[in-house]
Amino acid sequence: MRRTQRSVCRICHGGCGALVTVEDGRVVKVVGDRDSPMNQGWMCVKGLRTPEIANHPDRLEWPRRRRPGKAGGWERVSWEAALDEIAERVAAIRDRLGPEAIALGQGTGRHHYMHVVRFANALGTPNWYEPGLAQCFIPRVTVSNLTYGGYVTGDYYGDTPPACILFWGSNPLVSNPDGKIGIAIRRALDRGAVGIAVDPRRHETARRCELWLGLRPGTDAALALAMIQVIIAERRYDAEFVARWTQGFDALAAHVADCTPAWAAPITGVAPELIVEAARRYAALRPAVLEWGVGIEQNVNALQTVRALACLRALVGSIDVPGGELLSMQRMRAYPTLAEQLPREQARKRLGAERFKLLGGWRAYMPSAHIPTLFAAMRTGEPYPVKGLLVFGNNALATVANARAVRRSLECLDLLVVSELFMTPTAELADFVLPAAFWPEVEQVIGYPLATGNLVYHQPALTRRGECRPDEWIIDQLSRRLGLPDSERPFEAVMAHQLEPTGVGLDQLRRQGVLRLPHRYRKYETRGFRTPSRRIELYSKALERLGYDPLPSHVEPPESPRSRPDLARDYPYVLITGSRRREFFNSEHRQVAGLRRRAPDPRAQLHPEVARAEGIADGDWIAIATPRGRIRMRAEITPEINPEVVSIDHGWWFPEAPSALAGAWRANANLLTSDAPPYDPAFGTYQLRGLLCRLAPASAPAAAEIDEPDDDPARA
Ligand SMILES: Nc1nc2c(c(=O)[nH]1)N[C@H]1C(S)=C(S)[C@@H](COP(=O)(O)OP(=O)(O)OC[C@H]3O[C@@H](n4cnc5c(=O)[nH]c(N)nc54)[C@H](O)[C@@H]3O)O[C@H]1N2
Ligand SMILES: Nc1nc2c(c(=O)[nH]1)N[C@H]1C(S)=C(S)[C@@H](COP(=O)(O)OP(=O)(O)OC[C@H]3O[C@@H](n4cnc5c(=O)[nH]c(N)nc54)[C@H](O)[C@@H]3O)O[C@H]1N2
Ligand code: SF4
Ligand SMILES: [Mo]
Repeated sequence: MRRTQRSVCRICHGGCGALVTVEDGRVVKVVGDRDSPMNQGWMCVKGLRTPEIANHPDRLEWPRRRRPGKAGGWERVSWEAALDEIAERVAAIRDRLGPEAIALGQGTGRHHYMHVVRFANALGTPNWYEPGLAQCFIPRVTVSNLTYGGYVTGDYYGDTPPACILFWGSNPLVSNPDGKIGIAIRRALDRGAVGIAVDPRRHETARRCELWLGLRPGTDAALALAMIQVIIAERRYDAEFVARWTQGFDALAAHVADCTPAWAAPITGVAPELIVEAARRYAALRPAVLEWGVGIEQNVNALQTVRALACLRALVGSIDVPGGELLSMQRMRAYPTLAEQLPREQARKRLGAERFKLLGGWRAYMPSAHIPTLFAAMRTGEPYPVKGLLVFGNNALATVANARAVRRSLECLDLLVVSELFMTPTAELADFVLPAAFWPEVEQVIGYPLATGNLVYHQPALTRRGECRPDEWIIDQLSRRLGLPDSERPFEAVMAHQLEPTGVGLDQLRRQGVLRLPHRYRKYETRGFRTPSRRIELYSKALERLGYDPLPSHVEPPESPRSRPDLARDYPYVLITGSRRREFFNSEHRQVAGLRRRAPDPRAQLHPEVARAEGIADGDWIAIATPRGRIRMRAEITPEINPEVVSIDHGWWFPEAPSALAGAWRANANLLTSDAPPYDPAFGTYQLRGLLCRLAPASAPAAAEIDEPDDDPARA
């Protein structure tokens, strides 16, 4: 039997309407849905390869348990046996050491994200993590909430396109980030929106822009302050909007008075005339959208960098107007995370919360544990022991800073459970590996764009693979065995609860597939912004009360040519990691032949001047080293990059190696990063971009070679 049904792709943060064809219980074809306003028929290379991923021979199909004793390896067990034993061992750790000794881990933006948070709250542990959060999106969300009383995101779906899009550390034509699909942004550029890109690389999106500001990594706050200075000094801001709807303008104006383009130029490496031109055009072309990406967050000045941009965007007044920046609506009810079930004394034990108040404290948007503090507790038992970890789709060995420390931490646990689609380096360290369902096998409801929820999609479970089960099911099964609160509630009731305010029930949404809700513009005109002053808070009293600067400033990155000239003698280039490429989602898809063919090797981008100085030719294997480690990648020489900068892929491991773990060290960007302080003072962010590195020619790695992390990181 063959049938085609409407759904929504969730390989990335998602949002592409999809038509899924299933034949005899297998997904055989996935194409873009022309009727979806998100993607209008388009799909990326990954989405189109959904059948290859769903039917991949390496998919995990049944639960497995590590064999006791030295022989190692796995044995197949039934779901009953696996769930019973996991629940028993979780309960034993909880009873011995308290629920906080069990941590939960998960990956970026998956369907089951909030269900993991719910599980943590019900279990009574404050310690859950995700490798994004402090390093991804939480600074943008938190700062938007503090400054605007809600998230703000570009309007690409109405009749009016933006006149200007300022891409800042963001490459959406490749990354389709946070539930925004790049094709909508590309269409806005096609319709005449003027693009300005601020990025060390002139990436795919920047090549569609009229201006490119190729700044030095980690100097964004200085550049933003200079643009604010120009816009204020030249009176190019929207005076009426600023007077009526912002608070603290005079303080901001005084604060940036000395932050002239001449001041910012030597810091950022961007010519003063270019700063002035970018500021003038951004202020003149309205409505304007700021498209900010993770490039502004993976540094230890994340809070103030994001704040500087939040202030900049307020000055041009394109807030909640057609073609401007939409203020969130969120038509669905918030996920029932059972936050009220977490006792206060447990919340207080959240690792890192006391120090990083906007990551884990009571003002945090989605309180989570600080990863370096949590992983150190696994290794050292300080400030208290963490002995169990249940992971739902996170490849920590590839995506958390300092992969060596991650491995040591996981090896200290009494119980590691990993729910996964494929065997990964992280899963290979586990006591239990559970086979998770892939998106065409999962039912859920979800609102897009994530910040506004104007489109509510139904994603039906259309197929099954082996014994794979949705993570929500796994969590509910464990919850029941542990006797946790609300664990008898069927998952359908959770979806129905979320849908209730839309007036459309689950059964109706199942029939119609998608629900469109019109956006209401200029919502603030009736009751103001949802901040204490009812205005946009350029001067943030809330931050001041928490002990953080109420006005944004630039802080030089701690490992840079300016702050560490001593180190820069040996490590002369600025390293950025993790610029996205189309073929892979973070650490995924290296085993998917149709994608790997297009991108067979890990890539290090560098400027022709660097190549000349180092004697490197395009396509050569090179070693990239920081004071912490050394990895190998293939050089891609391109003039479209700041000549001080080397940009490397993240997330690499080699499924074709003798074991997943053996393939985890050759090109792992997180052997080069550090989880040590300094951190961002509010979020505890560690630095993944803007470190120092050096380069050397290297031999090509053999396919079957077993790599181990280099014990002498300085050797390169
Ligand atoms: N050096 C460096 N490190 C980085 C970054 C960087 O730029 N540079 N970026 C950081 C950022 S922004 C993020 S968000 C993180 C992402 O980090 P992760 O979320 O850990 O990365 P992924 O590889 O996307 O996902 C991890 C695993 O989830 C599995 N998976 C996919 N879908 C499902 C599912 O439905 N259920 C289950 N159980 N498993 C599933 C995949 O097979 C994969 O192995 O990485 C961070 N790490
Ligand atoms: N195909 C694909 N799509 C993805 C992902 C993926 O792995 N693959 N990952 C998903 C995830 S988890 C995320 S968070 C999003 C990220 O989506 P984006 O934010 O759009 O993407 P990135 O490519 O990670 O980073 C954007 C840019 O930051 C630049 N950059 C690095 N350091 C700095 C700096 O100091 N300042 C400035 N201004 N720019 C800097 C890089 O050159 C890069 O071009 O993408 C999501 N979508
Ligand atoms: S952009 Fe994301 S949602 Fe769209 S097809 Fe690609 S992976 Fe799927
Ligand atoms: Mo992310």
